[in-house]
Amino acid sequence: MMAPPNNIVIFHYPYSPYARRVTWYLTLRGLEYAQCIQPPVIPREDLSALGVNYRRIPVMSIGRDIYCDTRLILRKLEDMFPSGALGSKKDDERAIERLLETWTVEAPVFSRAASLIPTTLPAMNDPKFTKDREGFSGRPWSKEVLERGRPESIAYIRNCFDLLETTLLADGRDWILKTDKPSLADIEAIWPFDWLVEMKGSMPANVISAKQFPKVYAWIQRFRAALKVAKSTGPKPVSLKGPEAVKLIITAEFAEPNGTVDVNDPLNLKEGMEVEVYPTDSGFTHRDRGRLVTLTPNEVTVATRSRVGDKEVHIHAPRSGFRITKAGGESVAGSKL
Ligand SMILES: N[C@@H](CCC(=O)N[C@@H](CS)C(=O)NCC(=O)O)C(=O)O
Repeated sequence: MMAPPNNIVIFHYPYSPYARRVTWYLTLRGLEYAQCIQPPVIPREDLSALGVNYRRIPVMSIGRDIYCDTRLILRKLEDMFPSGALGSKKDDERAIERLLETWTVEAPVFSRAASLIPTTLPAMNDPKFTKDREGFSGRPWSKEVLERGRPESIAYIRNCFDLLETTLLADGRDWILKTDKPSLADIEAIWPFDWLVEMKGSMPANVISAKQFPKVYAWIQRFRAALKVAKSTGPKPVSLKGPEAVKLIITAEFAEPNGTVDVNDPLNLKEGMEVEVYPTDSGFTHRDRGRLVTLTPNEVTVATRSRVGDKEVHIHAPRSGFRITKAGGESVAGSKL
């Protein structure tokens, strides 16, 4: 069995808007990778086999290091494969990238976008799917609840389109940082809006369409065209079946040496402590437990063992939007503070 290209495996399903942040990034860079397609609802046996409890998609592995959350995944790809990186080197432009990431990933932008899923969509009429998303979000996910919130969500999303139309794209530039090609800033900004535009019936045309927001719509079309070119000229992802991906991962080397545990970290956790790591915004009942190996301002890493093969694997998560608690200690699942 051949190692995955660049040792990268992306666990995802193609219509996950979060996963697209990563697959688009890889495609636009022409960076070769392998993918392991997952079911859209849990359980996800392949990730369980690796010892991963985190339930969200996408997840990336590089060797025996497993990365959760697109914010960390994109950062790692930028750092570990610097030649041809899509991020800017200029501080003010990097600020724009980060603020756009915070805006789309952490602000209510995506949850508002998700609440515009048309209730006529087949998935919305599949109790298995709606129950799964209820467990994921910790909130009711029914047609009635979605319909009730729709007008407010449309108003919210209209403001987002307006912000892009009248500020970042106002001067008629092709790409957010005036680059020749789409850059990381475009990826950080575009994904929830592209997803909504693609999803027929998500937004009423008399409120949000190419008529009211011509620059945003043209930008989305340009982005899709650029992606199409990159897809047709670049390498195709190698598709791995679950057991094959698991075997390759647990027999690989670690991609990164152990980091350090910051002695001044406000959480006051010590290297080697048994901890739990989990997101606080959604999917918070799925926690990864392990020995603390890295704790920096931007990242936490725990060592745990794969369920198949009993090999040590390292699970990494960003600090932002994640909680780390001493295993067995007190924890407040799902609360934002
Ligand atoms: N902050 C996370 C959010 C990931 C996320 O919410 N992913 C969705 C799919 S688009 C998900 O996993 N939904 C529930 C599930 O599939 O279990 C990230 O940036 O990766």
